[in-house]
Amino acid sequence: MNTPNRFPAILAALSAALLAACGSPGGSIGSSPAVKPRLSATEACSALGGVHLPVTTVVATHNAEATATVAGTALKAHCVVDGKTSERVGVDGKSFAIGFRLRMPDEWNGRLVFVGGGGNDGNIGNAIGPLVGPTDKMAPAIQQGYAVVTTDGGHTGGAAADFGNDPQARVDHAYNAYDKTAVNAKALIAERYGRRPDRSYFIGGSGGGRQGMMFTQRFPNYFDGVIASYPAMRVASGATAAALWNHIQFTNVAPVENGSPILSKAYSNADLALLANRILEQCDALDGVADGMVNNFRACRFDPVVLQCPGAKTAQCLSAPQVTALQRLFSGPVDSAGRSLYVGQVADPGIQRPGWRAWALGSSTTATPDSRYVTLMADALRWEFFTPPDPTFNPLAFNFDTDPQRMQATSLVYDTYRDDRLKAYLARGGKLMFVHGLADPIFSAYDTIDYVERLAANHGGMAAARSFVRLFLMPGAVHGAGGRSTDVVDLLTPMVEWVEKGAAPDSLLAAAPPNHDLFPNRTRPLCAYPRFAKYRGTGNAETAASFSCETN
Ligand SMILES: [Ca+2]
Repeated sequence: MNTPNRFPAILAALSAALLAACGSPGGSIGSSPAVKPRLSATEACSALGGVHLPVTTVVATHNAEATATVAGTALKAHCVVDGKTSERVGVDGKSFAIGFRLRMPDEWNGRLVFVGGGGNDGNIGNAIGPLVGPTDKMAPAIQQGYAVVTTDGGHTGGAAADFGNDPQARVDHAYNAYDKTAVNAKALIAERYGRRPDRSYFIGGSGGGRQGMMFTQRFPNYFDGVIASYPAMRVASGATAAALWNHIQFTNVAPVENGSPILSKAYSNADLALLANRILEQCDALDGVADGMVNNFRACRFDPVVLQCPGAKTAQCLSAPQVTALQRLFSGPVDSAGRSLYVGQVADPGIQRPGWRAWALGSSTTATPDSRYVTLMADALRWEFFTPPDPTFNPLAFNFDTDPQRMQATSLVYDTYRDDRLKAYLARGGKLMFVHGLADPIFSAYDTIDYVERLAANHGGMAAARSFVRLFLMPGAVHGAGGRSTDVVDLLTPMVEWVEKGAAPDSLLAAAPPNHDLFPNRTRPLCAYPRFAKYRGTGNAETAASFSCETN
Protein backbone atom coordinates (compact mmCIF):
# COMPACT_ATOMS: atom_id res chain seq x y z
CA MET A 1 0.00 0.00 0.00
CA ASN A 2 1.08 3.55 -0.52
CA THR A 3 1.94 5.83 2.30
CA PRO A 4 -0.77 8.52 2.52
CA ASN A 5 1.47 11.37 1.51
CA ARG A 6 2.93 9.74 -1.54
CA PHE A 7 0.72 10.26 -4.56
CA PRO A 8 1.68 7.81 -7.32
CA ALA A 9 3.70 9.60 -9.94
CA ILE A 10 1.65 8.36 -12.87
CA LEU A 11 -1.64 9.27 -11.25
CA ALA A 12 -0.29 12.68 -10.40
CA ALA A 13 0.75 13.29 -13.97
CA LEU A 14 -2.50 12.02 -15.43
CA SER A 15 -4.70 13.89 -12.98
CA ALA A 16 -2.82 17.13 -13.43
CA ALA A 17 -3.04 16.80 -17.20
CA LEU A 18 -6.76 16.06 -16.96
CA LEU A 19 -7.40 19.06 -14.76
CA ALA A 20 -5.36 21.26 -17.06
CA ALA A 21 -7.41 20.05 -20.00
CA CYS A 22 -10.61 20.93 -18.15
CA GLY A 23 -9.42 24.39 -17.45
CA SER A 24 -9.11 23.91 -13.72
CA PRO A 25 -6.50 25.88 -11.89
CA GLY A 26 -3.28 23.98 -11.43
CA GLY A 27 -1.47 23.45 -8.19
CA SER A 28 -4.40 22.04 -6.28
CA ILE A 29 -3.47 18.37 -6.08
CA GLY A 30 -1.66 17.48 -2.92
CA SER A 31 1.88 18.74 -3.03
CA SER A 32 2.39 18.11 -6.77
CA PRO A 33 1.37 21.37 -8.40
CA ALA A 34 3.43 20.96 -11.56
CA VAL A 35 2.29 18.97 -14.57
CA LYS A 36 4.77 16.09 -14.72
CA PRO A 37 5.95 14.67 -18.00
CA ARG A 38 4.51 11.30 -18.96
CA LEU A 39 6.82 8.56 -17.71
CA SER A 40 8.34 6.11 -20.13
CA ALA A 41 7.91 2.42 -19.34
CA THR A 42 11.49 2.35 -18.13
CA GLU A 43 10.95 5.34 -15.88
CA ALA A 44 7.69 3.98 -14.51
CA CYS A 45 9.47 0.75 -13.66
CA SER A 46 12.42 2.48 -12.04
CA ALA A 47 10.05 4.59 -9.93
CA LEU A 48 8.84 1.39 -8.26
CA GLY A 49 12.24 1.10 -6.60
CA GLY A 50 11.16 3.94 -4.31
CA VAL A 51 7.68 2.69 -3.53
CA HIS A 52 6.76 2.30 0.13
CA LEU A 53 5.09 -0.98 1.02
CA PRO A 54 4.72 -2.30 4.59
CA VAL A 55 7.84 -4.23 5.72
CA THR A 56 8.77 -4.81 2.09
CA THR A 57 11.77 -3.92 -0.05
CA VAL A 58 11.74 -4.14 -3.83
CA VAL A 59 14.18 -3.98 -6.72
CA ALA A 60 12.65 -3.01 -10.05
CA THR A 61 14.31 -3.52 -13.43
CA HIS A 62 12.98 -2.81 -16.89
CA ASN A 63 13.95 -5.08 -19.75
CA ALA A 64 13.35 -2.51 -22.44
CA GLU A 65 15.13 -4.38 -25.19
CA ALA A 66 12.75 -7.34 -24.87
CA THR A 67 15.76 -9.59 -24.78
CA ALA A 68 15.04 -11.11 -21.39
CA THR A 69 14.93 -14.84 -21.93
CA VAL A 70 13.22 -16.94 -19.31
CA ALA A 71 12.75 -20.70 -19.63
CA GLY A 72 13.82 -20.45 -23.26
CA THR A 73 11.30 -17.75 -24.12
CA ALA A 74 12.28 -14.26 -25.23
CA LEU A 75 9.82 -12.15 -23.29
CA LYS A 76 8.18 -8.96 -24.46
CA ALA A 77 9.27 -5.75 -22.76
CA HIS A 78 8.26 -5.70 -19.13
CA CYS A 79 9.15 -4.51 -15.65
CA VAL A 80 10.31 -7.15 -13.18
CA VAL A 81 10.08 -6.49 -9.46
CA ASP A 82 11.88 -8.72 -6.97
CA GLY A 83 10.63 -8.12 -3.46
CA LYS A 84 11.07 -9.31 0.08
CA THR A 85 8.49 -8.93 2.83
CA SER A 86 8.98 -9.40 6.57
CA GLU A 87 12.71 -10.07 6.57
CA ARG A 88 13.60 -11.56 9.93
CA VAL A 89 15.75 -14.06 11.79
CA GLY A 90 13.96 -17.25 12.78
CA VAL A 91 14.25 -19.45 15.84
CA ASP A 92 17.18 -21.39 14.40
CA GLY A 93 19.13 -18.23 13.63
CA LYS A 94 18.26 -18.63 9.95
CA SER A 95 17.22 -15.68 7.80
CA PHE A 96 13.68 -15.68 6.50
CA ALA A 97 11.64 -13.44 4.22
CA ILE A 98 8.60 -13.74 1.97
CA GLY A 99 10.23 -13.46 -1.44
CA PHE A 100 8.19 -12.62 -4.49
CA ARG A 101 8.64 -11.78 -8.17
CA LEU A 102 6.22 -9.69 -10.19
CA ARG A 103 6.50 -9.16 -13.93
CA MET A 104 4.46 -6.35 -15.47
CA PRO A 105 4.38 -6.11 -19.26
CA ASP A 106 4.55 -2.70 -20.91
CA GLU A 107 1.45 -3.70 -22.92
CA TRP A 108 -0.77 -4.74 -20.00
CA ASN A 109 -4.12 -6.46 -20.53
CA GLY A 110 -5.46 -5.29 -17.16
CA ARG A 111 -5.21 -8.72 -15.54
CA LEU A 112 -3.10 -10.23 -12.76
CA VAL A 113 -2.33 -13.93 -12.59
CA PHE A 114 -0.77 -15.37 -9.43
CA VAL A 115 1.09 -18.62 -10.11
CA GLY A 116 1.23 -21.00 -7.15
CA GLY A 117 4.26 -23.00 -6.10
CA GLY A 118 4.58 -26.66 -5.25
CA GLY A 119 6.54 -29.30 -3.38
CA ASN A 120 7.78 -27.71 -0.18
CA ASP A 121 8.15 -24.40 -2.06
CA GLY A 122 11.32 -22.43 -1.25
CA ASN A 123 11.80 -21.24 -4.85
CA ILE A 124 10.38 -18.06 -6.31
CA GLY A 125 9.85 -19.31 -9.84
CA ASN A 126 9.94 -17.56 -13.17
CA ALA A 127 6.74 -15.52 -12.94
CA ILE A 128 6.03 -15.73 -16.65
CA GLY A 129 2.66 -17.40 -16.19
CA PRO A 130 1.04 -20.60 -17.41
CA LEU A 131 1.09 -21.53 -21.08
CA VAL A 132 -1.90 -20.10 -22.91
CA GLY A 133 -3.19 -20.21 -26.45
CA PRO A 134 -3.88 -23.01 -28.96
CA THR A 135 -2.26 -26.30 -27.93
CA ASP A 136 0.10 -26.29 -30.92
CA LYS A 137 1.48 -22.81 -30.24
CA MET A 138 1.22 -21.98 -26.59
CA ALA A 139 3.13 -19.15 -24.96
CA PRO A 140 3.56 -17.90 -21.38
CA ALA A 141 0.72 -15.66 -20.21
CA ILE A 142 2.98 -12.62 -19.89
CA GLN A 143 3.27 -12.60 -23.68
CA GLN A 144 -0.47 -11.93 -23.86
CA GLY A 145 -0.16 -9.00 -21.48
CA TYR A 146 -0.87 -10.57 -18.10
CA ALA A 147 0.99 -9.31 -15.07
CA VAL A 148 2.35 -12.39 -13.29
CA VAL A 149 3.43 -12.87 -9.67
CA THR A 150 4.98 -15.77 -7.74
CA THR A 151 6.35 -16.28 -4.23
CA ASP A 152 8.74 -18.66 -2.49
CA GLY A 153 6.20 -19.29 0.27
CA GLY A 154 8.24 -17.54 2.96
CA HIS A 155 11.47 -19.53 2.94
CA THR A 156 14.33 -20.48 0.65
CA GLY A 157 16.22 -23.71 0.29
CA GLY A 158 14.28 -25.57 -2.35
CA ALA A 159 12.72 -28.90 -1.47
CA ALA A 160 14.04 -29.14 2.09
CA ALA A 161 11.31 -28.89 4.73
CA ASP A 162 13.44 -27.98 7.74
CA PHE A 163 12.05 -24.43 7.65
CA GLY A 164 9.12 -26.05 9.47
CA ASN A 165 11.11 -25.86 12.68
CA ASP A 166 10.32 -22.14 12.69
CA PRO A 167 6.72 -21.49 13.76
CA GLN A 168 6.31 -18.27 11.73
CA ALA A 169 7.70 -20.01 8.65
CA ARG A 170 4.92 -22.58 9.03
CA VAL A 171 2.30 -19.83 9.11
CA ASP A 172 3.90 -18.09 6.14
CA HIS A 173 3.90 -21.34 4.17
CA ALA A 174 0.35 -22.20 5.18
CA TYR A 175 -1.20 -18.91 4.01
CA ASN A 176 0.56 -15.70 5.04
CA ALA A 177 3.11 -15.57 2.21
CA TYR A 178 0.32 -15.79 -0.39
CA ASP A 179 -1.73 -13.10 1.31
CA LYS A 180 1.18 -10.67 1.50
CA THR A 181 2.34 -11.41 -2.04
CA ALA A 182 -1.11 -10.84 -3.53
CA VAL A 183 -1.55 -7.56 -1.62
CA ASN A 184 1.89 -6.33 -2.68
CA ALA A 185 1.36 -7.35 -6.29
CA LYS A 186 -1.88 -5.38 -6.52
CA ALA A 187 -0.30 -2.32 -4.87
CA LEU A 188 2.70 -2.40 -7.23
CA ILE A 189 0.41 -2.79 -10.22
CA ALA A 190 -1.54 0.26 -9.08
CA GLU A 191 1.72 2.18 -8.87
CA ARG A 192 2.97 1.06 -12.25
CA TYR A 193 -0.20 1.40 -14.30
CA GLY A 194 -2.24 3.88 -12.28
CA ARG A 195 -4.99 1.40 -11.48
CA ARG A 196 -5.43 -1.92 -9.76
CA PRO A 197 -6.05 -5.08 -11.81
CA ASP A 198 -9.43 -5.21 -13.52
CA ARG A 199 -9.50 -8.95 -12.85
CA SER A 200 -7.26 -11.26 -10.83
CA TYR A 201 -6.69 -14.97 -11.36
CA PHE A 202 -4.84 -17.71 -9.52
CA ILE A 203 -3.43 -20.86 -11.07
CA GLY A 204 -1.39 -23.55 -9.37
CA GLY A 205 -0.83 -27.30 -9.19
CA SER A 206 -0.17 -29.63 -6.27
CA GLY A 207 0.84 -27.38 -3.35
CA GLY A 208 -0.05 -24.51 -5.67
CA GLY A 209 -3.57 -25.91 -5.92
CA ARG A 210 -3.75 -25.86 -2.14
CA GLN A 211 -2.64 -22.23 -2.18
CA GLY A 212 -5.44 -21.40 -4.61
CA MET A 213 -7.98 -23.07 -2.36
CA MET A 214 -6.52 -21.15 0.60
CA PHE A 215 -7.40 -17.93 -1.23
CA THR A 216 -10.99 -19.06 -1.82
CA GLN A 217 -11.36 -19.72 1.89
CA ARG A 218 -9.16 -17.31 3.82
CA PHE A 219 -8.87 -14.36 1.39
CA PRO A 220 -12.00 -14.75 -0.71
CA ASN A 221 -11.99 -11.21 -2.11
CA TYR A 222 -8.59 -11.39 -3.79
CA PHE A 223 -9.33 -13.43 -6.91
CA ASP A 224 -12.12 -13.67 -9.47
CA GLY A 225 -11.12 -17.11 -10.69
CA VAL A 226 -9.02 -19.86 -9.09
CA ILE A 227 -7.60 -22.83 -10.99
CA ALA A 228 -6.44 -25.67 -8.72
CA SER A 229 -4.71 -28.51 -10.53
CA TYR A 230 -4.17 -31.85 -8.76
CA PRO A 231 -4.49 -29.90 -5.49
CA ALA A 232 -2.83 -30.84 -2.21
CA MET A 233 -6.01 -30.21 -0.26
CA ARG A 234 -5.51 -32.87 2.40
CA VAL A 235 -1.72 -33.02 2.38
CA ALA A 236 -0.97 -32.30 6.04
CA SER A 237 -3.22 -35.19 7.01
CA GLY A 238 -4.70 -37.92 4.81
CA ALA A 239 -2.57 -37.75 1.68
CA THR A 240 0.71 -37.96 3.57
CA ALA A 241 -0.68 -40.81 5.68
CA ALA A 242 -1.58 -42.50 2.38
CA ALA A 243 1.91 -41.94 1.00
CA LEU A 244 3.40 -43.72 4.00
CA TRP A 245 0.72 -46.41 3.86
CA ASN A 246 1.69 -47.11 0.26
CA HIS A 247 5.40 -46.86 1.10
CA ILE A 248 5.01 -49.47 3.83
CA GLN A 249 3.02 -51.84 1.57
CA PHE A 250 5.59 -51.57 -1.20
CA THR A 251 8.55 -51.94 1.15
CA ASN A 252 6.97 -55.10 2.50
CA VAL A 253 6.99 -56.71 -0.94
CA ALA A 254 10.40 -55.36 -2.01
CA PRO A 255 13.14 -57.96 -2.49
CA VAL A 256 15.72 -58.03 0.31
CA GLU A 257 19.34 -57.65 -0.71
CA ASN A 258 22.14 -57.71 1.86
CA GLY A 259 19.55 -57.55 4.59
CA SER A 260 17.66 -54.51 3.29
CA PRO A 261 14.53 -54.14 1.15
CA ILE A 262 15.18 -52.50 -2.23
CA LEU A 263 12.05 -50.42 -2.70
CA SER A 264 12.43 -49.69 -6.41
CA LYS A 265 12.32 -53.42 -7.13
CA ALA A 266 8.97 -54.02 -5.41
CA TYR A 267 7.49 -53.89 -8.92
CA SER A 268 9.58 -54.06 -12.07
CA ASN A 269 8.61 -51.86 -14.99
CA ALA A 270 7.39 -55.06 -16.62
CA ASP A 271 5.14 -55.73 -13.60
CA LEU A 272 3.64 -52.25 -13.89
CA ALA A 273 3.15 -52.67 -17.64
CA LEU A 274 1.41 -55.98 -16.95
CA LEU A 275 -0.88 -54.18 -14.52
CA ALA A 276 -1.60 -51.31 -16.93
CA ASN A 277 -2.35 -53.69 -19.78
CA ARG A 278 -4.75 -55.70 -17.64
CA ILE A 279 -6.58 -52.52 -16.62
CA LEU A 280 -6.81 -51.59 -20.31
CA GLU A 281 -8.01 -55.04 -21.27
CA GLN A 282 -10.86 -54.74 -18.82
CA CYS A 283 -11.76 -51.05 -18.99
CA ASP A 284 -10.33 -49.28 -22.05
CA ALA A 285 -13.33 -49.86 -24.32
CA LEU A 286 -15.88 -48.76 -21.70
CA ASP A 287 -15.64 -45.26 -23.25
CA GLY A 288 -16.36 -46.59 -26.73
CA VAL A 289 -12.84 -47.05 -28.06
CA ALA A 290 -9.74 -49.07 -27.11
CA ASP A 291 -7.29 -46.19 -27.41
CA GLY A 292 -5.06 -46.78 -24.41
CA MET A 293 -7.04 -44.37 -22.19
CA VAL A 294 -9.70 -45.25 -19.62
CA ASN A 295 -12.07 -42.28 -19.69
CA ASN A 296 -15.05 -44.08 -18.16
CA PHE A 297 -13.17 -45.00 -15.00
CA ARG A 298 -16.29 -45.01 -12.85
CA ALA A 299 -17.55 -48.04 -14.75
CA CYS A 300 -14.20 -49.77 -14.30
CA ARG A 301 -14.25 -52.25 -11.42
CA PHE A 302 -10.71 -53.50 -11.40
CA ASP A 303 -9.26 -55.89 -8.81
CA PRO A 304 -5.57 -56.78 -9.25
CA VAL A 305 -6.34 -60.27 -7.97
CA VAL A 306 -6.96 -61.18 -11.61
CA LEU A 307 -3.18 -60.96 -12.08
CA GLN A 308 -2.23 -63.21 -9.17
CA CYS A 309 0.08 -66.11 -10.00
CA PRO A 310 -1.40 -69.53 -9.33
CA GLY A 311 2.03 -70.64 -8.20
CA ALA A 312 5.49 -69.12 -8.40
CA LYS A 313 5.90 -65.57 -9.73
CA THR A 314 6.46 -65.35 -13.46
CA ALA A 315 6.64 -62.52 -15.99
CA GLN A 316 2.93 -63.04 -16.74
CA CYS A 317 1.60 -62.59 -13.21
CA LEU A 318 2.11 -60.94 -9.84
CA SER A 319 2.89 -62.59 -6.52
CA ALA A 320 0.18 -62.74 -3.87
CA PRO A 321 1.94 -60.11 -1.68
CA GLN A 322 2.30 -57.81 -4.73
CA VAL A 323 -1.43 -58.15 -5.38
CA THR A 324 -2.32 -57.44 -1.76
CA ALA A 325 -0.17 -54.30 -1.72
CA LEU A 326 -1.92 -53.04 -4.86
CA GLN A 327 -5.33 -53.74 -3.38
CA ARG A 328 -4.31 -51.60 -0.40
CA LEU A 329 -3.09 -48.86 -2.75
CA PHE A 330 -6.47 -48.83 -4.50
CA SER A 331 -8.50 -48.96 -1.27
CA GLY A 332 -6.47 -46.40 0.71
CA PRO A 333 -5.11 -46.21 4.26
CA VAL A 334 -7.12 -47.29 7.30
CA ASP A 335 -6.45 -47.37 11.02
CA SER A 336 -6.59 -50.55 13.08
CA ALA A 337 -10.37 -50.19 13.45
CA GLY A 338 -10.77 -50.01 9.68
CA ARG A 339 -11.58 -46.30 9.60
CA SER A 340 -10.51 -44.62 6.38
CA LEU A 341 -7.74 -42.01 6.58
CA TYR A 342 -7.76 -41.10 2.88
CA VAL A 343 -9.25 -42.32 -0.36
CA GLY A 344 -7.46 -44.87 -2.51
CA GLN A 345 -5.96 -44.29 -5.95
CA VAL A 346 -7.81 -44.77 -9.22
CA ALA A 347 -6.86 -47.95 -11.11
CA ASP A 348 -5.59 -46.21 -14.24
CA PRO A 349 -3.06 -47.43 -16.82
CA GLY A 350 -0.96 -44.35 -16.13
CA ILE A 351 0.46 -46.39 -13.26
CA GLN A 352 3.14 -47.68 -15.63
CA ARG A 353 4.55 -44.22 -16.33
CA PRO A 354 7.86 -42.98 -14.87
CA GLY A 355 5.92 -40.19 -13.16
CA TRP A 356 4.07 -42.76 -11.04
CA ARG A 357 7.21 -44.74 -10.21
CA ALA A 358 9.08 -41.60 -9.16
CA TRP A 359 6.61 -41.00 -6.35
CA ALA A 360 5.83 -44.52 -5.22
CA LEU A 361 8.96 -46.60 -5.85
CA GLY A 362 11.84 -44.49 -7.08
CA SER A 363 14.83 -45.90 -8.90
CA SER A 364 17.42 -46.35 -6.15
CA THR A 365 18.96 -49.82 -6.13
CA THR A 366 20.41 -49.31 -2.66
CA ALA A 367 18.88 -49.63 0.79
CA THR A 368 18.19 -45.86 0.72
CA PRO A 369 14.96 -45.27 -1.22
CA ASP A 370 14.62 -42.18 -3.42
CA SER A 371 10.86 -42.24 -3.96
CA ARG A 372 9.12 -38.91 -3.40
CA TYR A 373 6.93 -40.49 -0.75
CA VAL A 374 10.17 -40.59 1.24
CA THR A 375 12.26 -37.70 -0.04
CA LEU A 376 9.43 -35.16 -0.15
CA MET A 377 6.46 -36.36 1.89
CA ALA A 378 8.29 -37.94 4.84
CA ASP A 379 10.51 -34.85 5.01
CA ALA A 380 7.48 -32.56 5.11
CA LEU A 381 5.91 -34.82 7.75
CA ARG A 382 8.95 -34.70 10.02
CA TRP A 383 9.48 -30.93 9.87
CA GLU A 384 6.17 -29.32 9.02
CA PHE A 385 3.17 -31.62 9.42
CA PHE A 386 4.06 -33.08 12.81
CA THR A 387 3.62 -30.70 15.75
CA PRO A 388 6.15 -30.47 17.25
CA PRO A 389 8.61 -31.49 14.53
CA ASP A 390 10.10 -34.98 14.74
CA PRO A 391 13.24 -34.72 12.57
CA THR A 392 14.40 -38.33 12.97
CA PHE A 393 11.03 -40.00 12.39
CA ASN A 394 11.22 -43.25 10.44
CA PRO A 395 8.45 -43.36 7.81
CA LEU A 396 8.24 -47.15 8.11
CA ALA A 397 7.23 -46.68 11.75
CA PHE A 398 4.12 -44.56 10.98
CA ASN A 399 1.36 -45.56 13.38
CA PHE A 400 -2.02 -45.23 11.65
CA ASP A 401 -3.85 -45.03 14.98
CA THR A 402 -1.79 -42.39 16.79
CA ASP A 403 0.38 -40.49 14.30
CA PRO A 404 -2.51 -38.81 12.42
CA GLN A 405 -3.27 -36.94 15.66
CA ARG A 406 0.23 -35.47 15.62
CA MET A 407 -0.66 -33.95 12.21
CA GLN A 408 -3.87 -32.28 13.32
CA ALA A 409 -2.45 -28.94 14.50
CA THR A 410 -0.82 -28.18 11.16
CA SER A 411 -3.69 -29.66 9.19
CA LEU A 412 -6.14 -27.23 10.76
CA VAL A 413 -4.29 -24.17 9.44
CA TYR A 414 -2.81 -25.74 6.30
CA ASP A 415 -5.32 -28.13 4.73
CA THR A 416 -8.18 -26.83 2.61
CA TYR A 417 -10.51 -29.82 2.30
CA ARG A 418 -12.69 -28.92 5.29
CA ASP A 419 -14.42 -25.77 4.01
CA ASP A 420 -16.82 -27.24 1.48
CA ARG A 421 -19.09 -24.18 1.38
CA LEU A 422 -16.81 -21.32 0.20
CA LYS A 423 -19.51 -18.93 1.33
CA ALA A 424 -17.67 -15.63 0.88
CA TYR A 425 -15.89 -16.60 -2.34
CA LEU A 426 -19.10 -17.67 -4.02
CA ALA A 427 -20.98 -14.65 -2.70
CA ARG A 428 -18.56 -12.38 -4.58
CA GLY A 429 -19.07 -14.44 -7.74
CA GLY A 430 -15.76 -16.33 -7.67
CA LYS A 431 -15.27 -19.18 -10.14
CA LEU A 432 -13.38 -22.37 -9.34
CA MET A 433 -11.78 -24.85 -11.72
CA PHE A 434 -10.15 -28.14 -10.74
CA VAL A 435 -8.01 -30.40 -12.89
CA HIS A 436 -6.83 -33.80 -11.69
CA GLY A 437 -5.00 -36.72 -13.33
CA LEU A 438 -6.52 -40.13 -12.76
CA ALA A 439 -3.10 -41.76 -12.24
CA ASP A 440 -1.92 -39.20 -9.68
CA PRO A 441 0.26 -41.16 -7.22
CA ILE A 442 0.11 -38.66 -4.35
CA PHE A 443 -3.16 -36.67 -4.35
CA SER A 444 -5.91 -38.98 -5.46
CA ALA A 445 -8.44 -37.74 -8.00
CA TYR A 446 -11.05 -39.38 -5.75
CA ASP A 447 -10.29 -36.79 -3.06
CA THR A 448 -10.93 -33.89 -5.42
CA ILE A 449 -14.11 -35.60 -6.62
CA ASP A 450 -15.17 -35.98 -2.99
CA TYR A 451 -14.58 -32.27 -2.37
CA VAL A 452 -16.47 -31.15 -5.46
CA GLU A 453 -19.39 -33.41 -4.60
CA ARG A 454 -19.53 -32.07 -1.03
CA LEU A 455 -19.34 -28.50 -2.32
CA ALA A 456 -22.10 -29.20 -4.82
CA ALA A 457 -24.29 -30.88 -2.20
CA ASN A 458 -24.10 -27.71 -0.11
CA HIS A 459 -25.24 -25.57 -3.03
CA GLY A 460 -28.21 -27.35 -4.53
CA GLY A 461 -26.49 -30.27 -6.22
CA MET A 462 -24.07 -30.72 -9.08
CA ALA A 463 -26.28 -29.19 -11.76
CA ALA A 464 -26.63 -25.97 -9.77
CA ALA A 465 -22.99 -25.97 -8.70
CA ARG A 466 -21.86 -26.00 -12.31
CA SER A 467 -22.41 -22.24 -12.24
CA PHE A 468 -19.31 -21.82 -10.10
CA VAL A 469 -17.24 -25.04 -10.04
CA ARG A 470 -15.92 -27.32 -12.77
CA LEU A 471 -13.74 -30.39 -12.35
CA PHE A 472 -11.82 -31.69 -15.34
CA LEU A 473 -10.39 -35.16 -14.83
CA MET A 474 -7.46 -36.14 -17.00
CA PRO A 475 -7.30 -39.88 -17.80
CA GLY A 476 -3.81 -41.37 -17.72
CA ALA A 477 -2.20 -38.30 -16.18
CA VAL A 478 0.23 -38.60 -13.28
CA HIS A 479 1.13 -35.75 -10.89
CA GLY A 480 1.84 -33.06 -13.46
CA ALA A 481 2.98 -33.64 -17.01
CA GLY A 482 4.23 -36.93 -18.44
CA GLY A 483 1.37 -39.38 -18.24
CA ARG A 484 -0.23 -41.48 -20.94
CA SER A 485 -2.59 -38.59 -21.37
CA THR A 486 -3.46 -35.41 -23.23
CA ASP A 487 -1.97 -32.97 -20.75
CA VAL A 488 -1.19 -29.94 -22.93
CA VAL A 489 -4.08 -27.63 -22.21
CA ASP A 490 -4.76 -23.90 -21.76
CA LEU A 491 -6.59 -23.57 -18.45
CA LEU A 492 -6.34 -19.82 -17.98
CA THR A 493 -8.09 -18.62 -21.14
CA PRO A 494 -11.25 -20.68 -20.47
CA MET A 495 -11.29 -19.34 -16.90
CA VAL A 496 -11.00 -15.77 -18.17
CA GLU A 497 -13.86 -16.38 -20.62
CA TRP A 498 -15.92 -17.79 -17.78
CA VAL A 499 -15.28 -14.90 -15.39
CA GLU A 500 -15.49 -12.07 -17.90
CA LYS A 501 -18.06 -13.34 -20.39
CA GLY A 502 -19.99 -15.88 -18.37
CA ALA A 503 -19.01 -18.65 -20.77
CA ALA A 504 -18.52 -21.62 -18.44
CA PRO A 505 -16.37 -24.36 -20.00
CA ASP A 506 -18.17 -27.68 -20.52
CA SER A 507 -14.94 -29.18 -21.86
CA LEU A 508 -11.34 -28.18 -22.45
CA LEU A 509 -9.40 -29.04 -25.57
CA ALA A 510 -6.27 -30.97 -24.59
CA ALA A 511 -3.44 -32.48 -26.60
CA ALA A 512 -0.59 -34.90 -26.15
CA PRO A 513 2.77 -33.31 -26.97
CA PRO A 514 4.32 -33.92 -30.41
CA ASN A 515 7.06 -36.07 -28.89
CA HIS A 516 4.70 -38.31 -26.89
CA ASP A 517 5.87 -41.93 -27.06
CA LEU A 518 2.40 -43.47 -27.39
CA PHE A 519 0.11 -40.97 -29.11
CA PRO A 520 1.87 -37.83 -30.36
CA ASN A 521 -0.45 -34.88 -31.08
CA ARG A 522 -3.56 -36.79 -30.07
CA THR A 523 -6.34 -34.43 -28.97
CA ARG A 524 -9.17 -35.05 -26.53
CA PRO A 525 -11.86 -33.07 -24.80
CA LEU A 526 -11.46 -32.95 -21.03
CA CYS A 527 -15.06 -33.12 -19.89
CA ALA A 528 -16.53 -31.38 -16.86
CA TYR A 529 -17.26 -33.96 -14.17
CA PRO A 530 -19.30 -36.11 -14.00
CA ARG A 531 -19.18 -36.37 -17.79
CA PHE A 532 -16.37 -38.23 -19.56
CA ALA A 533 -15.12 -38.21 -23.15
CA LYS A 534 -16.96 -40.91 -25.09
CA TYR A 535 -16.08 -41.96 -28.63
CA ARG A 536 -18.90 -41.10 -31.03
CA GLY A 537 -18.48 -44.46 -32.77
CA THR A 538 -17.19 -42.95 -35.97
CA GLY A 539 -14.36 -40.69 -37.06
CA ASN A 540 -10.62 -40.46 -36.41
CA ALA A 541 -10.05 -41.68 -32.86
CA GLU A 542 -6.95 -39.48 -32.58
CA THR A 543 -8.93 -36.26 -32.65
CA ALA A 544 -11.12 -34.59 -30.06
CA ALA A 545 -13.92 -34.00 -32.56
CA SER A 546 -14.67 -37.73 -32.53
CA PHE A 547 -15.60 -37.57 -28.85
CA SER A 548 -18.49 -36.09 -26.90
CA CYS A 549 -18.96 -35.53 -23.17
CA GLU A 550 -21.37 -38.11 -21.76
CA THR A 551 -22.43 -39.69 -18.50
CA ASN A 552 -23.08 -43.32 -17.73
CA1 LIG B 1 -10.62 -45.80 -24.11
